[in-house]
Amino acid sequence: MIIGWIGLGNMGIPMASNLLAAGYDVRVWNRTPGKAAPLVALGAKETATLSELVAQSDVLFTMVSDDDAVKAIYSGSDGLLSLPVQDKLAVDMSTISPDTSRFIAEQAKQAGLRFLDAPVSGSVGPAKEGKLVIMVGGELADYEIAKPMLDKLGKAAFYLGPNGAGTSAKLAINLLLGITVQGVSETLLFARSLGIGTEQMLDIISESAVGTPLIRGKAASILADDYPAAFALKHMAKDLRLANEAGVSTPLAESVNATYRHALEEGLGELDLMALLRHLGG
Ligand code: NA7
Repeated sequence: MIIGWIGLGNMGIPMASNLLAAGYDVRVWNRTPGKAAPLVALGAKETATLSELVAQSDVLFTMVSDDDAVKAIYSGSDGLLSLPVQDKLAVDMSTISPDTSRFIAEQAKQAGLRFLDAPVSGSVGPAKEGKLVIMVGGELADYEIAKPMLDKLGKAAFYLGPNGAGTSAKLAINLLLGITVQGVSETLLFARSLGIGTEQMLDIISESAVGTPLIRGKAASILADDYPAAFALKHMAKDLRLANEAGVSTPLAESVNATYRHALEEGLGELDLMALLRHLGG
């Protein structure tokens, strides 16, 4: 089983590393060359073109930014679906809209390519540790083929039903993430206005029932006002936009969607999503 990995961003690199560490034969390709060095050092083979990668691989993983990137990779004029992909399996782990997942799945079917949507919950830390949570939509038989590989990437994989089910679950869990980060930010600012210091308030949250690994994990960043991207704010803003576009009435989603959009307009998109605190006045 040869794996072809497409997309060497913040998430793609540690994830592909885990497949290499598990002993898989991995080929890699990225739109912008020059990002494969850490994987090549671990034994990956970099291909010069997408078509070489496809020709050499049985299972193709895609981990790219957004709907446009996934459409370009699959349906672009020289994309995956223009190449001989019959009987291969593609696993798209990007976070995109359920509609786009279903559209690509349908096009893939016509090209004879099996397709799973399998986005993840968890950022760079869990990606490095192989502790992502993976939500999968598509044919059960295809999920069973992918499962041993998914087990090297995550601590849990959930099979949820037909194509689009994985991306739907991902939008739901990230809605909670977006709300939580805004909630923590407002709580800290509220406490500060009443004279309670941020470090003390973080300790109180941490010891309380609402203390979570997420909040504990962001504490050092918050105290240093330094936000290197574990999960870039631009991606959180995208996910909340997609959740909003799902057309389900969720008042908080509308509100947080607007906040993240304004943070993006302020130029905070490349920072970690916790930089929302800075946007809100922290
Ligand atoms: P990054 O670090 O922003 O990396 C994005 C990757 O997507 C990177 O490899 C990009 O290639 C690739 N990309 C973006 N647009 C395109 C197009 N049009 N064609 C081909 N490849 C493209 O994102 P993360 O790794 O943090 O996140 C990946 C996903 O997980 C995302 O959906 C998150 O919401 C969750 P480049 O190097 O720019 O050429």
